[in-house]
Amino acid sequence: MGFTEKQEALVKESWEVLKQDIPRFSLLFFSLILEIAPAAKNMFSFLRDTEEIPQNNPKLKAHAVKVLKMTCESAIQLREKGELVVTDTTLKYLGAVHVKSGVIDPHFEVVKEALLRTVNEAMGEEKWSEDMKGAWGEAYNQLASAIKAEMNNNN
Ligand code: HEM
Ligand code: ISQ
Repeated sequence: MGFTEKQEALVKESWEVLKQDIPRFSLLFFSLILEIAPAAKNMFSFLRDTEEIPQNNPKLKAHAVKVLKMTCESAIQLREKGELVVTDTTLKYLGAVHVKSGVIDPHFEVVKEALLRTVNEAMGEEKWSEDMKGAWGEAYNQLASAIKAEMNNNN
């Protein structure tokens, strides 16, 4: 499915808002993942030995931002090139990290739901829309497919 200029604009617009408060939205994103799938906690090395989610963990923040940013970049590529181009090394690396952490395909739906709820929260009901949801969802799906394919190949 093609990605339109409008879809790209919707993703970029919300990324600009997310960027304004990285500590808040990275924590929210992560908290939502654990709210939907509490068992996921043990997969994250930076949480394994903690009782609760650390409020100011640099690793958590950096990873969460990377996920959001990569999704935003997918949207840009999908519009510009009509397909996703993730460098081989990045894909190989991400595939390996996720396999090693015990991530399996159904987890991708959990992260998708948490991502969409994070963007919804950042934008507020006024700016959030079905089109925005669709644009983020599509960009995420394409990125997730690439990572899943890599995970299933090299395992
Ligand atoms: C690590 C991105 C999906 C769980 C990472 C890292 C990135 C990333 C950039 C950090 C790698 C590093 O620098 O070490 C993504 C993207 C995803 C995705 C773009 C989807 C499009 C998922 C899913 C799960 C998951 C579905 C399962 C809940 C993890 C775990 C780590 C990780 C457990 C290792 C964290 C640690 O212990 O350091 N991911 N991820 N990811 N991701 Fe994902
Ligand atoms: C790693 N992979 C997917 C989602 C994430 C969210 C927060 C922190 C790290 C992550």
